[in-house]
Amino acid sequence: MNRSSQLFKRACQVIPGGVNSPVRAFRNVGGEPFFVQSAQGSHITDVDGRELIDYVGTWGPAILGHAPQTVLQAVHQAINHGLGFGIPTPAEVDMAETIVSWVPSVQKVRMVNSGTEATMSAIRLARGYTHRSKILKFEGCYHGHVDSLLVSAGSGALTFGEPDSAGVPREFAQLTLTVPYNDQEAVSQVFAQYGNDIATVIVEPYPGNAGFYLPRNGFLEFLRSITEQYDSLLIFDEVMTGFRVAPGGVQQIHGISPDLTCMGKIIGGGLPVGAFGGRSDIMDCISPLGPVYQAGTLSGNPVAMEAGLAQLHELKRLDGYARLEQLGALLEEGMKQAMQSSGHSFTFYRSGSMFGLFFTEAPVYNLQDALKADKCLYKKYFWSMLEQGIYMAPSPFETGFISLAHTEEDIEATCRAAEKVFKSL
Ligand code: HOZ
Repeated sequence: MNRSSQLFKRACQVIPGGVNSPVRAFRNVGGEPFFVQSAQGSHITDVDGRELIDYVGTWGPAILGHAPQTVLQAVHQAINHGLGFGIPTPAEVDMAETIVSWVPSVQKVRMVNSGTEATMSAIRLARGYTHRSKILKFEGCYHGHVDSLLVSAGSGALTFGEPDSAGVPREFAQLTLTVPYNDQEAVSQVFAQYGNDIATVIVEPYPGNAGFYLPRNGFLEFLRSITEQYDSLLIFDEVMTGFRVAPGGVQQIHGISPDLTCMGKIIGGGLPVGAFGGRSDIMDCISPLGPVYQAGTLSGNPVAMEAGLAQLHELKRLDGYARLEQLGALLEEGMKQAMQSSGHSFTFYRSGSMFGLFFTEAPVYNLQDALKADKCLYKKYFWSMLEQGIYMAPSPFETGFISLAHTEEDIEATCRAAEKVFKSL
């Protein structure tokens, strides 16, 4: 038995399912997870000494690659001053100013500790601001494990075929309306029926938790206009796409100003951080200025702030987004060529350094389309790629991430491996 298996056996005795987050259990590809010893740049090494080219990237945060010197140095420097104080520090102001200057619609921002906390707080704020109770979300969009958002959710919730988690009271779920992503007609109908009760529409502007796919032309713009028409708020959950597809996220690419934005992952530089921000008049409804309560002992933790700031500054210094686009285009081209030469034309989507591969030839516009992709083929693909030293997401319902530490050689090796795998399918 190798060390990963031994550890997993021990873990299963004392941790539910042996993991601290369900997707890590590899249930959707079968088999057992490997345990990581260390990670550097674009590679991770497992406890059995196997080195892999990594396209999970800590599920998004590792945009510079693993353990970048500049972030490690910032962390080392920060810890010399202490680990956290529960009282304001200068780094929080620097972080807030940085976010406000990068994300076009954000005028004020509050730091939290995870993406889940960000969406939970943004929903409460939207309800408090509008004095309405219903929210509208999209099937297959995942916004963390917030009660009211675990309805038709993606990611781990999809993997287990339990879109509605046990423990979420039906009464809560009834306040959450769901419609298919990219379906303007369905959104219009829901607004026609419930419009004056809808506090907010929350959306992953580029969904990344049922695989990765994109909005139809005009869909996000339509969400902006219908929410304005009904005085509902529009929340962009840019926990994955923020600071990733462009410095200012999807909203910058499309020139749309959501009322609130949820953020996380990259801004923590690898440490646990989330944030939500938006229009000042809405954000000022939060305690201590307003009646919407929100708090956190570790929020704005100085070590996490310095790690995140170092990562953001380095991205800017390196002109990271141009390079990520280059690498992304190389991967896309290589994967498409690999499909062609093996006689397949699976569906591949990409924006910058985020990508998704669906084992179907049909386009994917929503959850139902994504579910039509062949899960057995994904499973074979995952394990065959792993055998060749490439770590793709251990579920078809996740997104692939490229980092600045990936090299042309990494990408070429990946496409060569994919070609072999596609031929074997
Ligand atoms: N919810 C994350 C994927 N969309 C997975 C987080 C994790 O397992 O670390």
